[in-house]
This record gives sequence, C-alpha cells and structure tokens, in this order.
Amino acid sequence: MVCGAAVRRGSLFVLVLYLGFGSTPCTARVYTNHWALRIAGGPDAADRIAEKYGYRNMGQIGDLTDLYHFFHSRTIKRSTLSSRGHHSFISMEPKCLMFLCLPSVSQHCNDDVHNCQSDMNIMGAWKRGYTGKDVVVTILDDGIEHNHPDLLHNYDPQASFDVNGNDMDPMPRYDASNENKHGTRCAGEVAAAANNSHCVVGIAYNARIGGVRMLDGDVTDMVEAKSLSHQPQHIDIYSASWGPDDDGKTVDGPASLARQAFENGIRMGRKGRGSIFVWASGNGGRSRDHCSCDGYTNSIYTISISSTAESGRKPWYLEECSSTLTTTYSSGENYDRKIITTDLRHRCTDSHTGTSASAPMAAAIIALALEANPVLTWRDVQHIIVKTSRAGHLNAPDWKTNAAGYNVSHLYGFGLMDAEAMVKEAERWKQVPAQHICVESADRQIRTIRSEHVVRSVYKATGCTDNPNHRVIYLEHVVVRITITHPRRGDLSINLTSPSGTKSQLLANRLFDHSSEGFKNWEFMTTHCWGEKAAGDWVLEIYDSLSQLRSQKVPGRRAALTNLLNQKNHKIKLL
Ligand SMILES: *[C@@H]1O[C@H](CO)[C@@H](O)[C@H](O)[C@H]1NC(C)=O
Ligand SMILES: *[C@@H]1O[C@H](CO)[C@@H](O)[C@H](O)[C@H]1NC(C)=O
Ligand SMILES: *[C@@H]1O[C@H](CO)[C@@H](O)[C@H](O)[C@H]1NC(C)=O
Ligand SMILES: [Ca+2]
Ligand SMILES: [Ca+2]
Ligand SMILES: [Ca+2]
Repeated sequence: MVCGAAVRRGSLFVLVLYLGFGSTPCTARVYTNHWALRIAGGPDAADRIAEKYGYRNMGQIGDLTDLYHFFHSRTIKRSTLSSRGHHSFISMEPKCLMFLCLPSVSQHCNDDVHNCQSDMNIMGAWKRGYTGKDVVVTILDDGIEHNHPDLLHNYDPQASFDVNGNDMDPMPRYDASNENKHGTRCAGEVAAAANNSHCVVGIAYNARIGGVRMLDGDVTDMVEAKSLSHQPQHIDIYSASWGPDDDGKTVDGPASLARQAFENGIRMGRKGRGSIFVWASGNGGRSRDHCSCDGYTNSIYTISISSTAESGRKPWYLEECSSTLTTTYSSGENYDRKIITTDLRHRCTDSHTGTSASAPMAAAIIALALEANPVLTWRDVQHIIVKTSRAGHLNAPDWKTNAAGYNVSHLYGFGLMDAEAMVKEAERWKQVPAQHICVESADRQIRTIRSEHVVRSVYKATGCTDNPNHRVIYLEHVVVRITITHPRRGDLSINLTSPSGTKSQLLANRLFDHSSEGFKNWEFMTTHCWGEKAAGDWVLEIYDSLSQLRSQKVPGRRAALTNLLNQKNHKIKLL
C-alpha cells in the first residue's frame, strides 16, 4: 500500500486519476502521523490526553462522534514503522476506548461533464417554483472558488471547510495546470446564480452551495470521515465524484471511520432524516472496471449516479453494476456536447465531462425535491428516484422489468432522472416506515468451483417474517456478503436471482484484475429487486472463466471458493 499523497496522472479525455492504493486500517501497514482516537469525556478530555502525550488535538471528526483527530509531528510520516511508543501509551489511557491508525486511502476523482438539462425536466420543476431555496449542498472535492462571480451569491461558508489545509476556507490551490478545478466545476452545475449574465444557471440556482477541500492531499480514512460528517445538521446533500482507482483491478471501499461517518450521517444527519450522499458510479469503463468493486458507490447509504450521452448511448467511461440507482446526462463521444459550468479563475467552461459531472447534477435535482418536501428521509429520496427515473431513450441491452414493475439496467439503474416528476412525487410523499434489516446467514459452507463451471447455490430466505422488527415486506437494497479465495480474481463473475426471477449481475469479469486476494467479506449490492418480496429461493451463481492468462500460467488447478455468510440485508418496504 502506498501511504503517500495521492499521485495524479492526466490521461485521455480530461480524465483525472488520483492513483494509489488503499486498504483497511492497522496491520503491518504504513502509518502516517495522523491518528484517530475514540475518547469519552468530550473535547476537554481529548485536549488533556493530547497534551499529556505530546499530540495536537486537531478536533472532533464530525459533530456526531466521540472520535478525535490527533496529530503528532514526530511520528515518521509515511514510515513503515508503526511508532509503537505513542500508540501503547495512549491505549492505556482509560478514556481512550479505541485507537486507530490511519493509512492513506487512494482516491481518484473523475473529471468534468455537460449541460444537457433538456430531458431531465428541470424547467418543469422550476416552473412549479422549485429552485433549491433553503437547501444546502456541499461538494466534497479539491476546493471551491467561492469568489467566482457565478458562485459567490450562493456560497455558504458554514457548509464549507478545508480538510487539507485545516482551515475554514476551501479556496482551491492554484497551479499552472489548474489541476484543482474540479470542485469549482461541480459546484456551478448545482448552484451557479441565475440572472447575472455570467456563465450558467445552476440546476438548483437558489440553493446554498459549500465546498469541502479534501482531495488535494493525502486522502486518508480520516480525511474522508471528516468530510462526510462536516456539519450534518446544516448540510442536506453531499456530492462526491471520487472513489477508488478506476484501473479495473482495485477492490476497495470505505474503511472504519468513513463507514461510521456514513452510518452516523444517515441516522442522525438532517435532524434524524438522514444526510443525502450522492456518488458518481465511476469512470473505469475503458479499463473494464465494475462499480461493484467500489465500496463507496456500492454502499446502500450513497445514491450511485451513472451517466448517459445526450444521444442515449453508453459513454465510453461508464461502469456497469447492480448498485447504480439512477442516471443523469454527461459527455459521450467527441461530437456530443459536454457540460457547461463555472471554471477556475472566474471563468466558464463548456467541457466538463465524465461521471463526475453526473453526481452534482443529481445532487441539484435532489435539492429541488427537498425544497418541495424538506422532511424526506434518506430512504424517501431513494424511493422517489426509483419511482420517477425513466428508461426513456437510454440504450442498454439489459433493460428488464422487475416484479414490482420497475424497469432497471446495470448501465443506468432505474433510468434518467426526471426533476419535475421528482418534485411532484416529493410534494405528496408520505415518509416510508422505518427500515427493517433482515440478515439471513447461509450456513457456512466451503464449496470448490472448477474452472469453466458455474457453482450454483440456492438460499431459502424467510424475509424474517416471524420477527416484527426485521420483517421485510418489500425489498429496497439487497446486500450479499461473500468471501472467495481464487488465484485470479478477474476471472470471477457472480449473478444473483431473486425469488421473483430478477437477475442481478453482482460482478463481471475484469480483464486487468490479476489479484490472488479474492474477496474477503465483500458486500455486493443490488437495487434491482426494489419493491419485490424477500421470501423465497435466492439463487447465487458464480462462474470461473479461466482466462487464457491463468490457464497458461497455472494449468488445470482448481479454485477454492468459500461461500461464507451469504446473504441479503433486505430492507424494508414501501407503502
Ligand atoms: C430573472 O429575472 C426576471 C426579471 O426580474 C424574472 O422574471 C425571472 O424569473 C428571473 N429568472 C430566474 C431564472 O430567476
Ligand atoms: C418498462 O418498459 C416496458 C417495455 O419497454 C414499458 O412498456 C413499460 O411502460 C415500462 N414501465 C415503466 C414503469 O416505465
Ligand atoms: C450471469 O448472467 C448473464 C446475463 O444473463 C450471463 O451472460 C452470464 O453467463 C451469467 N453468469 C453466471 C455466473 O451465471
Ligand atoms: Ca484553505
Ligand atoms: Ca449565472
Ligand atoms: Ca470504478
């Protein structure tokens, strides 16, 4: 694992990659001089402990936790030593309940997109009077040029922070190549001011817009957690257009602090209605990446956004997977239009592209819906999106109608967002009942698969019908946690068929994934069974394709497949 600063590399089509490799915390890994501690007793106790051991208390990680960010200048930065001394001292302090080291997590940020508002019925929502008023959207990215003439009017300092610089001002760092233009471009899509004859009109042009500067430096688990939990009672919607490397061979997701930030956000953010996390589905199409291997976009807590070209064709960068919820327009081929938005140095660009432009567009449309109904919960928002997104002219070979009547595809989720339909639905929406989580563990079984054979397992699910607190009447998300050992991970593909017969592809072959690490309790997620029943037979099929690469190297061996805790966290239930 590389612990250092995310390395960036430009590549074709204004795509920006933040390379590196991330992993779960604390084992024989590389350490930084930043630490997270769980400390009972409040900020004063944290200050005392910091002082006692020569650390600097950089503050609470988010407002809702008892986690604190400690910094120690003497820890050898990016050393492979774990600086055990401080570690064990602090562990013995009675108020410290937990101690985590913080390896760097690599991210990449996808770049750029366009302005194809036509079919998403944005004007229809505006005509009904919704422009994002009183809704707060924050872009988690490389900063925001908040004195841009098209942004200053709606800029919200309270919704902003600079995690990289540890100050209140998220102004981007300027350099000759303008590498930190990305957050500013995303912000304009959401909330560029109307009626000022500057660049553009944002989709939610009366929303307040903030920026958290967090991609311009080491993107550690803690940096992510601080960003995701910044001002959760003030910010309604967080938009993130970044994630693990899109190289088609990485499997990576949020580590413990970020995971906790998501959970705290959906439980306590927005006064208990839940923070809305909007996430780009990835730009790894050309590397045959599959978004199920990105634990951020694959999470049930994030609304995963795909892109379509204005023609309705599949863009070259698109990643398929079953966790995608919905789609907005973005760039396609060279002759397609790109997204027009605000740019660094008070400028305007007509060449914002890729999946990154799609997430802020979705965030802005959700802002319109939240204005129409501010008490929508994080799950209400997902329900409304499922209900109102439309297949329309979007071209995909795999459109299917699930048993609840929704059309869904691995390219586009439930289709293109429709802002007018969303605000209309939001106006009359009644909150969905509490989420039920039904966990059904398959008996631990070890099964071996032979190459070029399918292992087929049938799991009988009850939907937890005898337990009123867990009973799932209609499905929302289905999560399957799987452990597989295998000599070449990219040769595996996995399908899940619901009792109603809806087939989700949880994993496709990945050409470049030569890893022998397999999957360890990886959570695959599908939205495709939304609204279906949970009880009945679930069929999991795993296929080992024996790529040429592998057959040349290791002729005729078998892959062991451990099919551990296999199952569905089905969640609730509509009305
Ligand atoms: C712009 O201003 C005009 C005149 O004041 C007003 O009628 C119009 O609704 C405004 N447009 C927007 C998008 O706010
Ligand atoms: C789903 O697709 C079918 C076939 O194209 C279409 O007839 C039907 O109206 C669609 N259903 C919804 C809910 O959009
Ligand atoms: C999964 O389903 C797809 C589409 O129906 C099919 O092409 C593929 O062979 C299936 N893979 C497995 C592992 O069953
Ligand atoms: Ca700053
Ligand atoms: Ca403008
Ligand atoms: Ca990806």
